Amino acid sequence: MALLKIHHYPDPVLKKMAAPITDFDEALRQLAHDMAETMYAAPGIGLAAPQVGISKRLTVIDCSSREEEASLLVLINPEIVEREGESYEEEGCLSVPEYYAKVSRSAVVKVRFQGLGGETHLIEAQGLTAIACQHEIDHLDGILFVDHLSPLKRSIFRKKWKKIQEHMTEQM
Ligand code: K1U
Ligand code: ZN
Repeated sequence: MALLKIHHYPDPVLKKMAAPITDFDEALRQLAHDMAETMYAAPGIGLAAPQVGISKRLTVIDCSSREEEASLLVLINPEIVEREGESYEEEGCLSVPEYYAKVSRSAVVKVRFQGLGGETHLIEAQGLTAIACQHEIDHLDGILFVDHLSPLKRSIFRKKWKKIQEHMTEQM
């Protein structure tokens, strides 16, 4: 089992626009597999390649509950092609541990993406899956959920983040 290191804010890899994937090869399948294992171990409901230090347009998502069967989505070069409605729900981020905030998103999104064989898919996502798709595609564009906060909430976040980091270093 290969668990990957999750990079934390303010690592510059999290601010970069990730590059499209062109090679649908064994290395890509291995990376998707390792990212899924890292996401399940964290635990999280999503993980984007930049969070593991790889600036490529790949993300894994699984919003199934413990009682349900796992339902892993591997999204390569994903794009939101349609949006509908509004949602305002609390989010977390494995790259910003211990901090949570409500973010405005679309309630329903249609996402076009490629699979591991390079084939094109189109899905309609709603609820938590729609929020996770938007959060993860933001990661591919170098955007973190805290970038959606108002200037006041962001300055509160920066102060809280200093304390969270101090707390994390004390624990190490
Ligand atoms: O991309 C990430 O940082 C992962 C992030 C995804 C996400 C969470 C909430 C709303 C939108 C996107 C996480 O998975 S944070 C951890 C989390 O939400 C969770 C962990 C265990 C069980 C259930 C949820
Ligand atoms: Zn995140």
